[in-house]
Amino acid sequence: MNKHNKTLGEFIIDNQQAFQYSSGELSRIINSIRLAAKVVNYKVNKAGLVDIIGGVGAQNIQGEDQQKLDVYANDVFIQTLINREIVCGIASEENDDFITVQGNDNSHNNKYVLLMDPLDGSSNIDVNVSLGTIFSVYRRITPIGTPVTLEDFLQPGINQVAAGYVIYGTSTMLVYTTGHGVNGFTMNPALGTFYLSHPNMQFPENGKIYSVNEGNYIHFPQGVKDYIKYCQSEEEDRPYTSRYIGSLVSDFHRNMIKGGIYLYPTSSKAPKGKLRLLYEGNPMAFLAEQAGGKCSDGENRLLEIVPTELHQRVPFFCGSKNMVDKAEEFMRNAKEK
Ligand code: P6P
Repeated sequence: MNKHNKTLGEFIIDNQQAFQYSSGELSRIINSIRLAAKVVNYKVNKAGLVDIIGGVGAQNIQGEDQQKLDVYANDVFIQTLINREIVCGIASEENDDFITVQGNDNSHNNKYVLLMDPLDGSSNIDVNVSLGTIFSVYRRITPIGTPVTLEDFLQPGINQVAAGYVIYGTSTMLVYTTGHGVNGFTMNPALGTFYLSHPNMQFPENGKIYSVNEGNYIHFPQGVKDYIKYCQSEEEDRPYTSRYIGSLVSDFHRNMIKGGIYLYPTSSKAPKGKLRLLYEGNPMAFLAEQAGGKCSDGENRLLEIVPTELHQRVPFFCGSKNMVDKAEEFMRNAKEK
């Protein structure tokens, strides 16, 4: 860490004008994500320890009843946002319906809605593998001053004003975009401060890593099977490397740094795919495009899909543009046969 690395706070102030953070609400949202991420990170990093300590006494290390970590993370992000009165509504993978957020004076004057997966990949906690928080921010489309409606959440991904993720890995990072490139900030655990460590992140031109759960191979569409065989063939710059962590944020983050594609296609077990369009697909798609990559459902640009349901699932092909282009080519060819 050289002494010139900006902190996240300094970065936001320096870019306040450039990013059209008109009223500063958007920067306050990013700051709230930062604060909640620190709280969740503290708990995630002690998950194993807490289990051990929780097993010998009625209470865990924080003196509170053991909670499922994803429910805990959900509560932390929701409370942090509500307490700061910066959004008019929140939707979460952990909540069936969206949450209407009113000001202390019962107003509905805030203009942003936030959608999130508070702890994606939480099944990895038991095996000490990294996981993440994913968030997506839109400007509301119904009149300010009225209660937020489902319509404010069911916007196509191209309307996002900000998106990002926190990765709780070997280090904790906040990676986000407001439509002016992707920047990554690494937390110094000794200080709890996030420093700009990965400015202007870009997918390498030609990726050579593919991430897919090959255990589902027999259930995949023919085009995906053909693409996987292409990745594995001894030709040109192939075979590619197969890497699958089982944590979308971790696989995406590695692919953005090293180059690669992540696939979660439809299958007989997941006829519409597994990933949720609104708070997994679209934020990652916004980041991917801002980092020079590409994201589709195998055919259509993900950011242009008009949502119909809050928790709808979508097939997901995302990463280095050359790899997504090739995967889509195999999907088209298989369809034409
Ligand atoms: P599978 C985690 O549950 C998640 O949503 C993503 O983070 C991850 O990439 C995927 O599902 C793993 O799913 O079916 O391969 O275990």
